[in-house]
Amino acid sequence: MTITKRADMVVHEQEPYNAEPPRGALAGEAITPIESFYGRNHGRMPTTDPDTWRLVVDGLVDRALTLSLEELQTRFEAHEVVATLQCAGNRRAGLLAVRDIPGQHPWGPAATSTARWRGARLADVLAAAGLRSDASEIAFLAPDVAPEAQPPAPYGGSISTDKAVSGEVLLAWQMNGQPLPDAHGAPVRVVVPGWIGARSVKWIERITAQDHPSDNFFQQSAYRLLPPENDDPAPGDGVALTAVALNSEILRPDDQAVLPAGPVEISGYAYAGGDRDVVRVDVSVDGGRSWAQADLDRRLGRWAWRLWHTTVTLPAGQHQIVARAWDSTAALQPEHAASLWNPKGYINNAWPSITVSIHP
Ligand code: MTE
Ligand code: MO
Repeated sequence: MTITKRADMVVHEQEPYNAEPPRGALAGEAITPIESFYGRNHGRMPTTDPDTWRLVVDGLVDRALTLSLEELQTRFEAHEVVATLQCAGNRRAGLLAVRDIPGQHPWGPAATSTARWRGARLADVLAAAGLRSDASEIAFLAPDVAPEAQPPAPYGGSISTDKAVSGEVLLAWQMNGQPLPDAHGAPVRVVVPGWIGARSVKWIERITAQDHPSDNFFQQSAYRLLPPENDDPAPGDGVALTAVALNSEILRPDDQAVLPAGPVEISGYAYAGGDRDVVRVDVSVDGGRSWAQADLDRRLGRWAWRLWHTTVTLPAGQHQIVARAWDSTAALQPEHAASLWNPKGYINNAWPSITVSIHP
């Protein structure tokens, strides 16, 4: 398996490969180059042969399908969606600073990236199979085996039928105009725009319509929000994560940067999943005492993050820069990570903060 990433990736684990780019690498680019796109893997990446690959669609459908890559690409119209993927563990480092979370990667600000995906609509494939009205969940299954599932089991998960037939969910074979790279799920992956990255199952082999959520470890045990006091969760405890919470990060300058006097450009991303949009980002250069609004870039469609930037002039000395985003439901990010701590360390969407020093 070849993984073509920039040399300065922050690698949390080599095998299975788990890595994010340095925060500055995401700045200013609405579409993340593949070499900078984060990688999140629960097991050894499988090698799949596009010629022998088959996709099975079964369960609560009138006619089960078995599709080759060529059939998927020729029987169904191709669509493009620009979508941000965000791991539920993005920014976990901020939760680890509150209290330890054993056995989970200390993701920083960059376990999120945006690509232009091209593929068939899951809705069209389900329609061709004759999706039955008693199917409330669509389950996905991949061949990669995750040792953390006990006993070790293939990766999977499910999404609601409502989301599955919404039109934006793709069975993607292209990423940024290139054939989907092996490391991102070749030959075909699911892309579930607006939902946590975990549901965008790579190397997809089987799609099952059913009347209950997937019983896969990554649906029933991982990727669930647990109350802080639950330190010995049973399968099904807590809430399965779906849409991405409102979140933001500062991408430039880097944390702990030492900068010359003069104008400083501050930039970052903000993202709200589901049907929401980011409508405002405030930036403070005095640790949150006073705020000014940043400029928001146009977003590349309703499933993409919003990049933002502002320019400030700072006096010599140390400064704490803080950001906070608001969404179209008038929700604001929570201020402190302490109130967000949870046993698996998901969804840290507290106000991001960095410290910079300006030369005299
Ligand atoms: N699909 C499979 N088959 N195996 C995995 O380990 N990881 C999931 C999801 N799909 C995973 C998977 C998680 S947790 C995330 S955040 C995204 O893929 C990451 O996608 P990427 O590696 O393309 O960035
Ligand atoms: Mo993830």
